[in-house]
Amino acid sequence: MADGGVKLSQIFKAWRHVFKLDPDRELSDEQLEAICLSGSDAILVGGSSGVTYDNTVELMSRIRRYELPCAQEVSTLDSVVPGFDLYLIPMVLNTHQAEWIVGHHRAGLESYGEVIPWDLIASEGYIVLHADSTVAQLTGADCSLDAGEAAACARLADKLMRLPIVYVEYSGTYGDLDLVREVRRVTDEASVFYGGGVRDYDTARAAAEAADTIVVGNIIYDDLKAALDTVRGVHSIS
Ligand code: 1GP
Repeated sequence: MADGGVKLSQIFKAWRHVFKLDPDRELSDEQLEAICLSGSDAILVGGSSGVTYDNTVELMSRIRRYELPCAQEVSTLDSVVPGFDLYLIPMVLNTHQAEWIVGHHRAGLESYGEVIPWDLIASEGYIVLHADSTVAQLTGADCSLDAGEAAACARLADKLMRLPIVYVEYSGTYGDLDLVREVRRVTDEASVFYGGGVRDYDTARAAAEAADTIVVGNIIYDDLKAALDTVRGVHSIS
């Protein structure tokens, strides 16, 4: 889907709402159909724990019955599955642990550098801001950043590294939308993704006013109807 000279950042700018599905969690066929026909712009497949090749293949093949784009957010090398439209590679910008910025990435390139479909690959500059989240604890992220420090991370991603996505990640809690607005203000080329605690029409609408793209995860598994309302919340301002 990245053919025809379309820049990846343009593809992501067109995504206003994304559902993130966790291969380690259960969804019935009816639930998956409701998600895929909801009007959301894309499905992201990934999670911070329990993601395997087998559970990723299984979920991808079920999503493939539907037309919307489907990307894998790669968290471990051994769970990378061929057949996704795109592959998103997180790089955590607010950690001192280099393995989460470039280390695992370099190891992957040592093994698979010759066979990677580069036109399907996009890196995400993650700013991880919820200290109790699995991703923050796994990556040793410094979640105490203020808006100015987060903006510096965004410029690092957008200007210095020229990444197509800046991802403000509050996974599990609703974040500081003033900080998100500041990140977006200083970001020109990259698309600003916001994820964390979007759980209904109103939280989706407010987050979508602050970011280019909102990512909705946990509520899918807690209250599917509320999750579907988040699509309407985003569309109400599109
Ligand atoms: C998680 O940003 C996503 O990576 C979405 O967060 O699960 O809190 O919706 P929630």
